[in-house]
Amino acid sequence: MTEHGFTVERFESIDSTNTYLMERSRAGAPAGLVAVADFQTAGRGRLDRRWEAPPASCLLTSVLLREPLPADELHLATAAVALAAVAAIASLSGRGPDVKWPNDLLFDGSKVAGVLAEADARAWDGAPGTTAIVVGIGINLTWPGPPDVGGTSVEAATGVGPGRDELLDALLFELEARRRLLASPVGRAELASELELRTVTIGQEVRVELSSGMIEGRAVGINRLGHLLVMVDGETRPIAAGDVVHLRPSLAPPV
Ligand code: BT5
Repeated sequence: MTEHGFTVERFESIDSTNTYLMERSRAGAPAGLVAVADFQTAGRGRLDRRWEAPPASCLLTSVLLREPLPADELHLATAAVALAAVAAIASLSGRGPDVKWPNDLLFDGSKVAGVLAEADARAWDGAPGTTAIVVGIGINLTWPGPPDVGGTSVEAATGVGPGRDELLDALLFELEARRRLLASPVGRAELASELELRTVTIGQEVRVELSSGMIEGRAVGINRLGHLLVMVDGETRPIAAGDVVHLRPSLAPPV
């Protein structure tokens, strides 16, 4: 089925919609292919973590993008999907979640959705050409996530439980506009600004786990590449990728 310029394939059960689209990408599938499933037997988070959801409790979907994104701006593909989800949830429930940089959506600090973006290394030729990126999102509709995680659902947080098809339709509608922004530096800067407005991480004391080690500081903004700016020992450091823990909100400066 084609919806808002996307072609949607539906599955009752699949290992992972991200894994499926990575395979399709390598076989040359065109941009705009979307997979959506009622259930995943091996739903994935980042860093080999799991995404869990009982059948029909979550919107589980992935989209294949092929965009001319420089390597240090690949994260904006995550932002495009996260922000589209925020707008879609707000349009259906009257309340949009916050973004926790880089990939979580939160209602009142509880995780309602997570985004997993994977660039297809085999389709990446090192040149500033088009990169294949699969961006998946899981949005809890009626189930708050595993017991030990402290998550929430759209229904619990807003009192409105949108249907999966309805939410997917709204998500793809919102994504179409943001996908176009990914194609130009000006458009990407616009996305980065929207990300900055929506990111609840800003103003918080954070611990960032980087591949090279750990830093702690205050998140002060997001630059036009979508990187988190963290103030460490009086110096602002742009962070392109990492796991972020919110430690505590920083105190407002004295007036
Ligand atoms: C994410 O990873 O949050 C990205 C999740 C992406 C899932 C989608 S579903 C469609 C597509 N196909 C896939 O296979 N994946 C994508 P991360 O930041 O690493 O968070 C994972 C952690 O979130 C887990 O270790 C749990 O602590 C927690 N978690 C797992 N399931 C959850 C749920 N349903 N609700 C809230 N938290 C959950």
